[in-house]
Parts: sequence; structure tokens; C-alpha cells
Amino acid sequence: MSGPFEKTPGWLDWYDGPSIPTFRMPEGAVDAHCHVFGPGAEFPYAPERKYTPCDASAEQLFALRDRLGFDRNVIVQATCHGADNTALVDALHRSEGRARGVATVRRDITAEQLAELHEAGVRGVRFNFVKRLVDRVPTDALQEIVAKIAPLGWHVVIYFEAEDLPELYDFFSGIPVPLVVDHMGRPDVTKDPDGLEFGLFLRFLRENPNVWTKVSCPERLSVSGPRALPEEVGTGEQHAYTDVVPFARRVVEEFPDRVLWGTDWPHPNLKDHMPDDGLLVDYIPQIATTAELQRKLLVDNPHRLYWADSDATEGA
Ligand code: 0GY
Repeated sequence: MSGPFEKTPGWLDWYDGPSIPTFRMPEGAVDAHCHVFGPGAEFPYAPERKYTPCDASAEQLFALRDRLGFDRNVIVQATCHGADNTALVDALHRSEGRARGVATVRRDITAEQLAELHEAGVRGVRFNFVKRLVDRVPTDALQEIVAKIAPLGWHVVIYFEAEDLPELYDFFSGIPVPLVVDHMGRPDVTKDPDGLEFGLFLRFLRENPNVWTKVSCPERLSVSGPRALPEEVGTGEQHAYTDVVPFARRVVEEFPDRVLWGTDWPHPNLKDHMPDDGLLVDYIPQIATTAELQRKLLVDNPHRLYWADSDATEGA
């Protein structure tokens, strides 16, 4: 399923045929965190990758978008493609303006190459600090990249684990462009949402008004998993990923104008289950409990960050 590439042993493939969500998506909703993988025969995986996924093409992503009721996508460069953004750019072109991108670039990227990415629909770069996914890039290289992308009005997406925030806090706080944190900085949801670890993340958001976060990936963070808790069975109140809810809901309610949500399709590196994306969408009203919060999370915020230029032109 990955062209000439052999998948990482134990790889879980994305789930074809997800359920239709019961949650009615507001018009213009954006899946603000998803990926394309290859197809490997056309867009080879990077030699330095830490995993080899199953293929997941742009057409398959757009079919999912339509099935779930999203209007647009933000496609994030996955580490298995390294800093070769060709598959991402191809997907952006195929989307006909309905997708924006977040790329991975190296410090020697030129202004011309950045302009080409911008033209294709890229609006940010991703800095990854998750050790199992990438080798650490020195901070001076990252600062050089920030200086190059700032004039384009781009932002930086950062992916790190909660235990690494103390060490990275000052570096992140010094980045002078909008920052978007993936998956709430990966909290350990067996800990107290009012405890020190998540408290540091909330402080990071409070002290830095340029910081946004994706309240995505309950399936990655959850320990209770996709099934109802024993006490919910038979009550008609069965919810998935319940243990992540207090964390995500807290963030949505305190920072309603700086949150984004995405499916994370095709869900790389999951170990115990592959989520039904329809069920994932049905998780949204647990964390954004009013129509206004849902509209901000799914429509207003991603449009402001990714389509402000074109929406302004269309409205003119
Ligand atoms: C995610 C999470 C993961 C992988 C990547 O770029 C990637 O390879 O982001 C992960 O393994 O936690 O956001 O898709």
C-alpha cells in the first residue's frame, strides 16, 4: 500500500469508511490538522524518515473532507517526507484553494523558494521537537528560518511533549510570529488538568497572546480510549476519549479565539487503535459546548489564520 516502500512493522492503516458524524458541522468548517503520505511511488518518502507509513493521497483526504462535512483543510507536512514539500504542494494545487499548508524547511531556504510555497498556499512552517520523529535542529537554525518567514506573515507550528516544555519555554516565548501548538503540547491526561504540568501550558498561553493551540488528537492522548466508560454504558450518554475532555474544554473556554481543531488523518504512528474519523468529529461538542465556541474553533479561527488574505479579497 506504499508503492515501493515497506511500511514500518505493526503500522496501523487509516480506516476506510468512517461513520457519518451526528454532529452538524457549521458552514465553512476547516480540518486544520491533517497530512498526505505519498503516494510513495509518486512522492518518495524521505531517506531520513523515522517511520514508513501507508499511502494516504490528496484525493483520499478530500473524500474524507466531504464525507465528514468539512469545507477546507490545513495540510501539515509530515516528518516522513522530511523537508521535501512536493507531495504537500501537489495536494494544495489539487485542492483548488480549499487547502492551506504548513511546510518543513531548512535554514538555507531561499526567498524565491518561500515565495513559491506561499503561492501554492503554504502559510506556516513546522518545528518538531518530538524525539521519536526527528533529530533535533539547533535553535539558531530555527531562528534563521523565523527571520525568513516573518515578512510573509507566516506562523510557526510547534510539536513537543509536555515534559519538554520547561526547557523550551523561553525559546518559544521569544519567537516573534504567531505560534500554533500541536495537540495541546501532548499533556499526560492521567495527570490533573489543574496540576503543575498542564498549568505550565496554560501559563504559556496566558503569557503569550501570539500562541494558539490545536485541541486535536484525543485518540493520541487518551488512555480511556474510544469506547464508553463502564459507568456510561446503558445511560444513553456514551462518549469517546472522555479523559481528554477536561483538558481540551478548559483551553477552548479560556482561549476561544486561539484554538483550532483537526482530524490528524491519516493518524501516523498510532499503536493501539485506529480511530473512526466520524467518531472523532462527534467528540467536538464535548469540548466546544456552544454553537459560538464551535464556530470559532472550526470556522472563524482557521479562516483568520489561513485565509485572511483571500477572504478579504473575496469580500471586497
Ligand atoms: C501528528 C503526530 C505524529 C506524527 C507527525 O509529522 C509527523 O510525522 O506529526 C506523531 O507521531 O505523534 O500530528 O500527526
